[in-house]
Amino acid sequence: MSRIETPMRIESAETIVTSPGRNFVTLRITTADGVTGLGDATLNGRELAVESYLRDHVVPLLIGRDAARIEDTWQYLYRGAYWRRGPVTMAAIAAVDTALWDIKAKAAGMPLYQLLGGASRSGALAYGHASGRDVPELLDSIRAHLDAGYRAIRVQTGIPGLDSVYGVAASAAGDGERYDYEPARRTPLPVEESWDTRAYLRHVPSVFEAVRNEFGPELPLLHDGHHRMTPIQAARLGKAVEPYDLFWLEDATPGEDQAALRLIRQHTTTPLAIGEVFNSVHDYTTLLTERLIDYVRSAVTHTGGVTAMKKLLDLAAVYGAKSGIHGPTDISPVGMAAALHLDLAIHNFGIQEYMRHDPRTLEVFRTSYTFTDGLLHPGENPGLGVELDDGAAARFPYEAAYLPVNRLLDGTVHDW
Ligand code: CS2
Ligand code: MG
Repeated sequence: MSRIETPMRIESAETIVTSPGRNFVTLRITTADGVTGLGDATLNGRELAVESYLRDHVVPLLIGRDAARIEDTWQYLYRGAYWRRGPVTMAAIAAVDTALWDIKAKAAGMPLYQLLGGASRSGALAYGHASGRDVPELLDSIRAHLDAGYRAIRVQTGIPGLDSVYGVAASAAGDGERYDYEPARRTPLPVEESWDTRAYLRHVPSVFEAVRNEFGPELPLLHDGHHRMTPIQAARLGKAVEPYDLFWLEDATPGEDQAALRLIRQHTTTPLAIGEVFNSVHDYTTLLTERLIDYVRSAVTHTGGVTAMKKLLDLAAVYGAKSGIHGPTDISPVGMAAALHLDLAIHNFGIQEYMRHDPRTLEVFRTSYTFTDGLLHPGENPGLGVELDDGAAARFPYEAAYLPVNRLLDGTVHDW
């Protein structure tokens, strides 16, 4: 495409790698008339792969393109790469796409959600991450999250006999303290954790019985199986927790085996959520068309951006599934803001994950989204409503960090 002399011509694009509490990769695109847009390109544990994909292979292709041509740029980067899908490619495309939507909304002088159809609700119901090494600590953590304003809670606990378990914070959250759980560790090699699914299956139902006894039947409770069960084990757990009326059971099995969800669906009415490790609508086709899941867990950052997420969530709506956009702290405030604009606009909104970022992160990313009375709102600033402070970013240099590797008690590598 020849260089286009339009105000929206892309003049420059740069990647910013920073580590305020944890690693983030951000893309900033600037147009000829000085409008900037941000995109989140963070892939926990593999950040530099995405940064290189962008800097070495994508940024040179962007210079001179018309920033207003978002769909064409998406197709150009997706089909033009020849090698399709995958977390690195789709995170890179997501960063470009999100930055272009940021630019378009800024140029239009309105918050992004207005370009996505306007508000369908006053705010997006958020859920927080309560956890405890044991039930008393978990109950304290739930109380702390309720005090912090959450109206839906994810519940994760330690498992008797296992040293450390996914999702259990290092300490119980005090009065509204942030959930201090960062799975990626700055160690030369990934930390190794041990897992015993049978001990987990024996323990979890009693945890939800204790939580329901303490907090009653109304509080929406979520749980993340984090990919570790076989289909029949997931079916067993889904059935065992039916009396506790979960909002959802997440990642009950490794979701790429889409057909496995048929078996789980046959055994339990517990709602199912899957998709945070997916990066394309094609990862969902069986799950959605056969109505095997109730919530789509993808993040804007990992699934090709706002353009792709809107298409995915519109497909989900056809089959009765709702959004449950992934929102851990390894999704940057830029990715979180993009999610919130979609959350506000789409009809089939379900719930939004919201782990509050480390205060250092918010020194780098100046956000305008709010969390009030359990609801998130992207704010009314033009664009995404997030700006990146380069001076602050420079204060937090990148440090390699790896997600844990999980092994069964006999040493066999297992899903983490
Ligand atoms: C988790 C994630 O939030 C969740 O549902 O599955 O926190 C996941 O462990 C991290 O995103 C991995 O980087
Ligand atoms: Mg999860």
